Amino acid sequence: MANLKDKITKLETSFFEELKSSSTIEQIEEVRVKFLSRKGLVQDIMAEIKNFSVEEKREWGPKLNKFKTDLEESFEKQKEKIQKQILKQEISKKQNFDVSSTKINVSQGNLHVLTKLTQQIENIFLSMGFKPVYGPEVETDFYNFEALNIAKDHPARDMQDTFWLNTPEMLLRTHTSSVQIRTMEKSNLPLAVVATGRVFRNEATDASHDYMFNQLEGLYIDKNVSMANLFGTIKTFLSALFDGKEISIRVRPSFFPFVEPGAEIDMTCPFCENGCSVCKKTKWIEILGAGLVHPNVLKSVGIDPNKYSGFAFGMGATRLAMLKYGIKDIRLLHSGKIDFLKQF
Ligand code: FA5
Repeated sequence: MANLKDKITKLETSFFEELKSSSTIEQIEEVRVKFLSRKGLVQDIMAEIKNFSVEEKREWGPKLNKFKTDLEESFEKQKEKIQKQILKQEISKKQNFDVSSTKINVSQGNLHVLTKLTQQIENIFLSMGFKPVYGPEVETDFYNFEALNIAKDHPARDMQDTFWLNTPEMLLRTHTSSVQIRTMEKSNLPLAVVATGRVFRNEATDASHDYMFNQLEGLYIDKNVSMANLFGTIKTFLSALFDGKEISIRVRPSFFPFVEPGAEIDMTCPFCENGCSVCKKTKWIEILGAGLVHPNVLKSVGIDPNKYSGFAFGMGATRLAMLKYGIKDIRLLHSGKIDFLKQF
């Protein structure tokens, strides 16, 4: 009997240890199966009673029954406790759930249309042997005007209304031609470069004019450079920019102090054969200013104009973007309007 008492005590101890450490329905169910099921440890002890004498059965029968009932009651109490705890957690989860909150839409950004176009322009010129170069947006009078054959009293200064800074001789560059001078100063010859970037003009804005826009400048200096080299370069570039379309150009004499001769170049409209709204039914689109680098400009950077010649051209990269993507108002480009910008 002492043996049976021991067994009961050990069983009771391990039952309560395992019951108390159960905190989920799954864990407490394992306890039930191990101790209280038909093939459980409690039932094993109960089964021993059949070997007892009648007297022993009379004494131990009720004791074992009570033992079993006590364990079952303790089990039910613990199960109820766990269920209440789970319910409490569920309720608290629902209380913290805000039915009125909205999902934040994470939208993906993209490069600005002008950045994309600039990359495309640079890649086309790279494929033609031109190296991309850059210059500062805050410039000196020397690089923006003087070295480009535009003296202080030259009326051509009025062609580009300038944002002058409070510091004497300093300005926001009005064109990327300033990069021509900076590049020639420090490069070996021959050279072929393309400069892209923002320029600034102190003028009123409308759908096609802005106070800040992007330009691109090409410069090629070598021996015996001619206008024919210029025309070939421009045609090849424009055709590549407009997806391989055959482009013709038309040349009109023009004046820029830093080139001689100077020219305005028009291109055939890449969008029509017989005139459309883009070319205003003329079949031609004004696209750039160009010419052979003026001997005075070459001299200003120490290049001998009797040995070397070169061509330069400049065009509005912003206008190219408007043309290529059908943008009707130049001011949209730095409006920061997401709906507009995400189209490209
Ligand atoms: C020049 O800026 C010369 N530096 C170009 C050049 C370079 C000529 C090398 C010869 C040799 P112009 O002022 O025309 O030129 O400007 C060039 C282009 O910039 C224009 O064709 C136009 O596309 C663009 N542009 C000029 N003003 C504005 C403006 N306010 N808004 C947007 N684009 C403009």
